[in-house]
Amino acid sequence: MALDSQTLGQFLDTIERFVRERLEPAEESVAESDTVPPALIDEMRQLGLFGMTIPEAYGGLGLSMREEVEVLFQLCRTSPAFRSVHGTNNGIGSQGVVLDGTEEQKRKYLPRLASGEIIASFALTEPDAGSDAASLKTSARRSGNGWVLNGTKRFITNAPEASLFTVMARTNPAEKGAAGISAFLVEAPNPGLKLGKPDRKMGQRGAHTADVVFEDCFVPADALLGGTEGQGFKTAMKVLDRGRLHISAVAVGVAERLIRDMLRYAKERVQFGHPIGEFQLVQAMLADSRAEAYAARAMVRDAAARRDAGENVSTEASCCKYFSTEMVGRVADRAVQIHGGAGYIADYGVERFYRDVRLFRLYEGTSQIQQLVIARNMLRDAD
Ligand code: COS
Repeated sequence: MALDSQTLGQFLDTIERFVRERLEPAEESVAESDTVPPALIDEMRQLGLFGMTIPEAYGGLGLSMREEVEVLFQLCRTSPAFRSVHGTNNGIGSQGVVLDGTEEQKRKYLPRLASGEIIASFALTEPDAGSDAASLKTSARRSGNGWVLNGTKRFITNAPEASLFTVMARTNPAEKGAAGISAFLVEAPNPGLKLGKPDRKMGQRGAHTADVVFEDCFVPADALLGGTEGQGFKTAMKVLDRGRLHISAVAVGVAERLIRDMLRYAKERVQFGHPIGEFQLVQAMLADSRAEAYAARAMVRDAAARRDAGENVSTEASCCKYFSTEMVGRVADRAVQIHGGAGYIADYGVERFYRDVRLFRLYEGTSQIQQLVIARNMLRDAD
């Protein structure tokens, strides 16, 4: 759906208030406790945040990509851990079903994902298959009226909370590459599905990742996503094309928050008898941050509009992910620098963002994978 501009404007105002009044004051305690309070999660449900990208026919808001990125610019002016609570339901956890699920699978799962009743995770990465996703070893073999999965998935976002996993597994052991991979919708709990201990991460406390281990994990025949074998890798790539745009918008939102904070500090902090914002070397850092965040915002809007218009935006999504996530890394570094010694001290919160944003350059494809995708597509498309 495309919201009319008034409705979208009202929604954005509501999000702005929610971030300012509810999320920002909770940032420090969430980082300390490694938990997003259930009351805030309930408010996210009431705002419809779990179902932003899920079609209205299945209970979601059915935002277009262009609308989704506008919401994310606003919603992510705070700790990224908050986005993670509903991020997989809107992104990699649900989009396999939205894009390639059967009608029955959509009806079964999407309304519960949209309402936030259940959380979904995306299980592609393995101990030996990160950037080289097509080399994954988790197997699924036919057994009776279903499939049996074996293998280990690693760094799976929201695994400790999830009741539904989109799991990429090899159904054809003779085919070592992408063509041997299928996707399955695996419900938890399941006696054959075990979770590792939550990972101890550099940042983004409040967002959780863990290993997911399948040991003779039986799933019924209708757990095969789309009912088709051999399509799992392509589904994963399509989900990631969309996910990469989503993460790009998240990076823009966080960068704009950091720019607000560094600007505030530059105006308040007095040295040599003047606010440090009057010094040109500090101004250079402010200006570089503003220019780069603006460029990223414009790129993300353009790629989102192209996707809505039906274009294949694989290249553009990788361009956005590459530029925006590297950009927010530079902005966070400058935010620490402008804060000086205070930037290194936890009480000011800037060092927390510095650690939080480091993940953006890694997950949903490292910067190097984005470069590889961009260049490969360029070479393929050249005459
Ligand atoms: N959309 C649809 N199909 C796609 C696609 C896309 N964006 N990208 C690739 N495919 C298809 C290809 O067309 C190919 O199908 P055919 O053999 O029928 O032509 C198949 O998928 C295999 O593609 P390819 O040969 O390009 O696969 P590679 O093994 O070379 O891997 C990369 C490609 C490196 C791009 C991929 O493995 C990747 O994105 N790795 C990073 C994984 C990642 O982001 N992990 C993050 C964790 S998940 S949060």
